[in-house]
Amino acid sequence: MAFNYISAAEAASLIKHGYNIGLSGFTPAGTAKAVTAELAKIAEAEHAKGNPFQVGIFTGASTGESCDGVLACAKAIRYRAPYTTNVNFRKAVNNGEIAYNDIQLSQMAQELRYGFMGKVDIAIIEACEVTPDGKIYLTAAGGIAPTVCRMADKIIIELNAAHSKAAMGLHDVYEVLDPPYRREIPIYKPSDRIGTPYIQVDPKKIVGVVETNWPDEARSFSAADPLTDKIGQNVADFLVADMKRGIIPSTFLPLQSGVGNIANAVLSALGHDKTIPPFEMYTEVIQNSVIGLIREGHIKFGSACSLTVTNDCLQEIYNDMNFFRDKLVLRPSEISNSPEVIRRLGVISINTAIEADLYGNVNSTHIGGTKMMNGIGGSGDFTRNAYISIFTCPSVAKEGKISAIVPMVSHHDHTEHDVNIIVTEQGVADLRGKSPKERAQAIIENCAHPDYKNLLWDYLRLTDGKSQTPHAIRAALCMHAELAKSGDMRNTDWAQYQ
Ligand code: 0RQ
Repeated sequence: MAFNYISAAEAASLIKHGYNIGLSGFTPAGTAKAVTAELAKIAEAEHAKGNPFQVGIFTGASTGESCDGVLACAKAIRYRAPYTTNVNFRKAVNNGEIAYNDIQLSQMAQELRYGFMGKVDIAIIEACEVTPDGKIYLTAAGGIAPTVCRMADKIIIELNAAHSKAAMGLHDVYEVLDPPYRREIPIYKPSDRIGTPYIQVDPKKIVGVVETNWPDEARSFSAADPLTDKIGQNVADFLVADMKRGIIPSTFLPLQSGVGNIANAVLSALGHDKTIPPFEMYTEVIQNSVIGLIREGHIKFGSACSLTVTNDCLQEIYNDMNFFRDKLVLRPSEISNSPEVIRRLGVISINTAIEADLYGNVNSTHIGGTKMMNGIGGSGDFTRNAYISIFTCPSVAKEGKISAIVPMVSHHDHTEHDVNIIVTEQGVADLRGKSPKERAQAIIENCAHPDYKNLLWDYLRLTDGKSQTPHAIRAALCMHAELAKSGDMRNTDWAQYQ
């Protein structure tokens, strides 16, 4: 079938007020860019005429500036799910302008299929190739593309020359059936391929192909610093010790690690530890550090949902596909983050907390209990099902005015039942096999910043000290209240609760 080659503006004009649009991509990798940028212009023009114009967005994870960023600024988003990192989107969400549904990334595709979020009117899919018989070859991410392609009435392809056709073959596209017909996902090791390298659609659904040359808009992270290096080293030392005492097999286990500087520092410390054998990743996001470690032979294989790497690094991968082809696979988020597969493979998960409480509950999403930061992302998918679940964070934020260790978390993402290990630059709290009261001791002793240790011990003295999970309920959020009042948790005074 001959496709209709159209401009990004023509493609955007097919999207009407009230539509739900389904996007390819996961992080800024592989997401739509040209059509969404034009859509923002349409929304602005309609708003200037006094007309309503807003859409719902379904995607794999965060997107880039030319999607979430411009659409949030144009007030063009009514609803969005799931995770995002965009600053303007965050402002709009916390200003009450967008209905944001922050769900676990593994569940996004199935909740769409189950009909929880309504219809997918149109899908915008970035591809490096599309064939006349309807084979779509994705670029740097899997996301929810297979599901939105199947569910959408119409598909627009952004055929992006910034992604080499060498990306063909990187993907393993597989969609599960829904209950009661679902079977096991037959992945038994990170490198198993179970699907096809393309998404097959009815070519008649492809209403337009937009040719672009628009690089991914991956965020850059600041260079490693002594604090993130220390956290990374603490994680590596902990894992080595667990391997030496036989808790982790000597062949090691697949790793998942989140996005950002701490994740890079952890991987660098692990990759360069002489006692850890070359290992595999079963993760959602591959960052530059993983690519470097694959080249050096420290990482044997990377299974992920996206290549969230700098553009230089992405080109290097495309230019050297003979080397990378049997060392990388990209999967839909439903598979990369599948609880079933994560538990079967025994993945060790490493994610970042905003704050953790004395009993091991973790907040990854909200500042001060009310304001959205980014979202839960895949951290819940991995933590709940990991062989060992690890959370890392600096012990303090904002020049020490905020303690990351608090009596009670102000928002709850990961429960004490799922969190095994907390690591700060101060040390490692191993919560496995411990009762809540034992966990509180381990967390204060090993993870709290010295400026906050006495404050936290004093909090425990306010409790009855005997209950299963001792709390002084009226005082439990007082460090947060003090922060809101004076701007510094260190000013917390327990006297009024004694
Ligand atoms: O503020 O931006 O003003 O400097 O929060 O914190 O330390 O720079 O760390 O960028 O890694 O983000 C948990 C948000 C950490 C992220 C979170 C302030 C701090 C700083 C950012 P500034 P850092 P990071 C993989 C898995 C959930 C999803 C997930 C995240 C800013 O890692 O979104 O894990 N995780 N996904 O100063 C007030 C506190 C604070 C605080 C930090 N207690 N109170 N502010 N900050 N702690 C990704 C995917 O799923 C795709």
